Amino acid sequence: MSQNVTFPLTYSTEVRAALADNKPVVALESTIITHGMPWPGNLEMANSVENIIRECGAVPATIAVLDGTLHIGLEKQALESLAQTTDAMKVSRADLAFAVASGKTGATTVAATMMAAALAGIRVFATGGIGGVHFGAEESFDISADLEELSRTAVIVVSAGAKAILDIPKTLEVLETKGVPVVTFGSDELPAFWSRQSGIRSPLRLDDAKQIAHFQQTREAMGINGGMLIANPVPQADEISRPEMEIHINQALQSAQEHGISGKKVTPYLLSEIFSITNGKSLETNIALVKNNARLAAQIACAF
Ligand code: PSU
Ligand code: MN
Repeated sequence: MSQNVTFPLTYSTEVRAALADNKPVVALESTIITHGMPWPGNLEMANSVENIIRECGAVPATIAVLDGTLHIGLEKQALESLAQTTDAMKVSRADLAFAVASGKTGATTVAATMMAAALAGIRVFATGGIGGVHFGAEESFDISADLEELSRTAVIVVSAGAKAILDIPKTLEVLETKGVPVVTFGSDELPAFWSRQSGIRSPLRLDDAKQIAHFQQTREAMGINGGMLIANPVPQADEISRPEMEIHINQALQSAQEHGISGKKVTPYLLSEIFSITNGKSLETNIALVKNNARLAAQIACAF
């Protein structure tokens, strides 16, 4: 810690109480709210995910930077206004302190949410899908900072796999190189976000929340740094099958290329293209999988 310099940090009432009492807390990101889903579905998702975590006996901590203050847990009003903000920064490791230092409002990605969670002593985090290696990364070098963060920060990230708009085999290779365990919950096959199937075998598999908590505790006991990625397949009733998704994804990727989309804009652009192509069905699936991940994350948090 640097001398003399502090920074504005605040907790929601329920998160402060839960942390003080050592009760289970689950972190939630905010980029998915501001950049990943359109209003008002984004707010509905954010509220229902928080409620699922409460119903499962844990406390939700949605993380964001509001006017330069890092918030661990948002009060209802703050969440509602963030969901309607159209100019929030998309904040990853590279920009988290920038947003704080310059008084900005920023939504945290998986990477920045992990950093904030670790700072607050929160060990489990639920999201939709992590960022990863984009198609054509050998040319563009577009590899999400989420992967590096998983290798350095000890937070369990519960996802529905890497977003299927990504090059999943390359994403797995990078995670393996960085020493990040990828554990599929209850299946031998890695899920592909909107679809239960990817055609790719999961590196590891566990079948209950207690085993996941025990695995992470064992890593910590052995002095192994970093987090892990849990891939939780979307419920069957909510999935869009892999052959159907592949057609939509290819169309969205082609559109991104034609429009010269690059950098931070790639992921939000592809998600909104797929939303249009599927007439909103992709959003319903996205919301269903985040809820499903919130449930599992709460169970893991309670198992610690
Ligand atoms: N999961 C979703 N929707 C999203 C994201 C994840 O269901 O919008 C966000 C996360 O915040 C993730 C980010 O960290 O997309 C990845 O962006 P990039 O590829 O630019 O690193
Ligand atoms: Mn990127």
